[in-house]
Amino acid sequence: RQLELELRHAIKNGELEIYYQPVVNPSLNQTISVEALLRWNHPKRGQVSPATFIPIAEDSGQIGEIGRWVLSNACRQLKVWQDAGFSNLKLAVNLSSRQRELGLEAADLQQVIDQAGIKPESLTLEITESLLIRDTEEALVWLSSLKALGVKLSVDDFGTGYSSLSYLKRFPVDALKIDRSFVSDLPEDLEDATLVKTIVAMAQNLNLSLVAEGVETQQQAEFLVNNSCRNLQGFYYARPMPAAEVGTWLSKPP
Ligand code: G
Ligand code: G
Ligand code: NA
Ligand code: MN
Repeated sequence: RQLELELRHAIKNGELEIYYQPVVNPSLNQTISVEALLRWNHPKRGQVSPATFIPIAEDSGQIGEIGRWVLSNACRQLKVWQDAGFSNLKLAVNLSSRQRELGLEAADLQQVIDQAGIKPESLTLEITESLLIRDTEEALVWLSSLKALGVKLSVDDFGTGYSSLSYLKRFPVDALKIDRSFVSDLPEDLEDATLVKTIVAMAQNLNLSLVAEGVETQQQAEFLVNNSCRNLQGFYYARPMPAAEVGTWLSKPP
């Protein structure tokens, strides 16, 4: 409740900051994209985790305003990097299902993309599996209208929803992000190894791109690359970093 009040001032006081975490293709020595991850630099509490304040922002409805702020700032930042010579760099932004009810419409997203001057296909919206499983009809209409702008849709934390995979048929999804819980015990855990191989085969058959998140060791990275999961994200390569550090990162890839 207190945090909710303080969060109200966070945007206009400039306490919110977007960090970016690279997704790399180690075989090509290339950074494919960066994921925008919000940080709250609280004047008294220090850095507050989004795991704490995003749920508060969702419950209070503040995620509407915060979500728009993240989208427009991250898209403009992407344009800066693209203009600096990294013209193929892409951006992923996490989307909350509450943003639909809070009125984020395709026209708003179009405006964000136009004002940033980026190509819509360089923006990926990361949505959680639970969004695709719950309130499917409204979610389908909403996501289809966003997707029609030319942006990409990615299923975040893929595999944790343990539900029917039929939503992959109904929703216009472009990519899957293998949840880090399937990565953390690779390559020793044979169940996880089998799951990852199965997800890779499914993604190939459904023509979906694939990112593995939470890669923390060279052994995990090798297992994933050897099993045709080529786009990797995790502390082994890079932690989420302030925008100012991304330029340096891009000039000397992994
Ligand atoms: O960066 P970190 O691992 O601390 O993020 C914790 C959680 O907060 C993750 O689930 C992440 O997806 C979520 N998160 C971070 N930034 C944003 C954002 O801008 N919007 C939404 N909806 N969630 C975010
Ligand atoms: O839910 P989502 O996948 O968006 O969560 C992203 C969060 O995961 C970020 O806040 C980031 O700090 C965290 N993260 C990114 N890479 C790693 C990693 O290699 N290991 C762990 N444990 N967390 C990670
Ligand atoms: Na994410
Ligand atoms: Mn995730």
